[in-house]
Amino acid sequence: MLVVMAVQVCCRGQRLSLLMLSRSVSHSSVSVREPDSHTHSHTHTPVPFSRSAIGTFFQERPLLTNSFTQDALLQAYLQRHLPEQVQQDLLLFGERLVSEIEALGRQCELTPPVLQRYDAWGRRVDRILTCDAWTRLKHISAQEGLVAAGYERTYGEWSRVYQMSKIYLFAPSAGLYTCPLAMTDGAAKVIESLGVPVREEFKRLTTRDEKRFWTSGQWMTERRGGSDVSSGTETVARRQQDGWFKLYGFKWFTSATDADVTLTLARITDQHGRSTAGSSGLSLFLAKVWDSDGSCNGIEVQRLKDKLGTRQVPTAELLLDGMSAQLLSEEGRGVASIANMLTITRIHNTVCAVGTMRRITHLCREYARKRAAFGKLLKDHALHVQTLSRLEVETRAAFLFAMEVCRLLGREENRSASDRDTLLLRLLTPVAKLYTAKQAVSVVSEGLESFGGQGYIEDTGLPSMLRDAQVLSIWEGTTNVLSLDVLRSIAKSSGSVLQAFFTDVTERLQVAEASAALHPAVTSLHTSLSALKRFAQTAAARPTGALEQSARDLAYSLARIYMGALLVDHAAWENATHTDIYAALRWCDQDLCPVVSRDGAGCYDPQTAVMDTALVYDGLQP
Ligand code: UCC
Repeated sequence: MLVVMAVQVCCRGQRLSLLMLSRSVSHSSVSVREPDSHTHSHTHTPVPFSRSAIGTFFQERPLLTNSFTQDALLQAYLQRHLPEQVQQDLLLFGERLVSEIEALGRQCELTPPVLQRYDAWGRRVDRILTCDAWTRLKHISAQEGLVAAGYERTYGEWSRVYQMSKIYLFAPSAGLYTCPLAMTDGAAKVIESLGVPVREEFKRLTTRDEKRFWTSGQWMTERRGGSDVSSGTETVARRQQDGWFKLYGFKWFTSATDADVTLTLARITDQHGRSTAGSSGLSLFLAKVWDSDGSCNGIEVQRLKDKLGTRQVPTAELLLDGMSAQLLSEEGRGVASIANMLTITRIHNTVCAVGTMRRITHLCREYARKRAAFGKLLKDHALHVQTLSRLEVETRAAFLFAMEVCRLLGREENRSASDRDTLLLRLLTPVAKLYTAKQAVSVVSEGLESFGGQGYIEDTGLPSMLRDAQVLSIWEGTTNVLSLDVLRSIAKSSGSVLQAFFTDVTERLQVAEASAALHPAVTSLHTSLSALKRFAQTAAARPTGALEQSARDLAYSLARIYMGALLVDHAAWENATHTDIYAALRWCDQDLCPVVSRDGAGCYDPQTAVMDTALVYDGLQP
């Protein structure tokens, strides 16, 4: 029996008619029950599914309004740390997002790039055609200084926070234009830090002039390895008489391939065509992607990738067949040199992950004000609001983490970083990237669920958020590769990065100890920090295999403790609100130190690795 109930709800002074359809026992005939028990005569009963019976059902869509004015934590954070004019800029930017950028981003999703391989006369052209909105987003990015602000350094050590606050607002509206911006920023950083004489490229990557603005690619991934760059890179570089190089190789994933220039790795060959294997054989090159006549610079575009998400971004397989390139790094220092780019793109990834979380939480809470079920609005269902509140806690913790990493980067670039800041930046960059990426997938997924079936409907624009979130934990280093990078940073600094972490968290907790309301959170953080210290003391004596097994849980523990410390730090600020305190308490409810819990459960014992394999290949030969 199909039961149709019309529910009248009052929302913002508007009467909204909602039809709730529920299917129960199957009968051969379908009857319609009116919302009240009033019985109509047979002649007045509407015919099921006739126009009059269906009516004009629609659901109120969650409206996007200025994301800056909607964001209490962003405003408070900026108020605490930056001058008033930054808020004015973000206020205007928030307006532009709603009035202009959001529609452009959507157009990019709906009009993905295509590869034109030949022109009408049969000439091979390999043009990547992007939509007008993509070009417009490039211009807007320049005008708004989305890369430039990081290099103008108007706000000293807070310049990166300013720049990344804009990226954070931009990301969920921008149709993944954040991808080329991240790589452009990374390329500018590499050029700046190497101090190489490519001033024209640097100026173009960091300009606000839309006509001069260039974007950069970052071509690292080859057929034999995405993560294992050192042994997977086959591309060779042949020195030319003029000091430039010709590159030959196959790049398996190149993102935003419509870029103007790119950074890429290759092995320089000697006169016999031999090159050095491994990391020490790799050098870093800068190349223009397109020649001045619009043709490719010794590149064949094999195909565009067909991806789960990021469909707005042209991602290509490229054959480098004599691409002219300029050596950027010292010979054999390619990986170490491109690491600067990875730091920047990983920070962008973090900021974009948080931006995505923030967008979905805003849409969810907006929808909960409008959508009624079981006789009341979603916002009046305690269980629903509890779910949204948990998403909010995740988003707040991630926001503070992202901004702290940006602050550390800004201090380093402003030459005001202490040794501790530098160590923390090295340790926390991979931690923040890996943790926030996972959070983004989980928060967006839960957020979609709060729209019910509508969250699964393509033209609401919601599903693309989940698709696009999924890449955040893959590109720029998967969760496990980044967990190993955390171990690398500990080993390379002989544990100093951990010492910096312990000192920093302890100092933040000392400040927060003054607040009685924060007491449970601070106690929990102290306990977890002490447990982590004990784990770290014994870690060096453990076999390498056990350390590797613990790497992901260690990274998660660092993330959760640090985010907790930032939440209590923010909640202890004189202008903090009771919701700031509540968020800190809720965050510290969870297991803040899973590496210790899992160690206690024997998860890193040698026998456990054997059992893990047995479980994965249950009944099969591994
Ligand atoms: O390109 C991609 C997609 C582009 C899209 C960008 C969008 C961005 C966000 C948008 C937001 C919406 S995806 C491809 C990205 N590929 C990766 O992320 C590679 C993942 N693999 C790694 O990270 C590996 O750990 C490697 C390649 C870095 C490891 O290589 P090796 O050769 O095994 O590493 P080594 O030998 O340990 O390190 C070589 C040198 C060492 O320096 P020296 O020689 O001075 O001792 C290391 O200390 O590199 C240094 N190094 C680092 N330095 C290695 N990693 C780092 C680091 N993270 N920071 C500083």
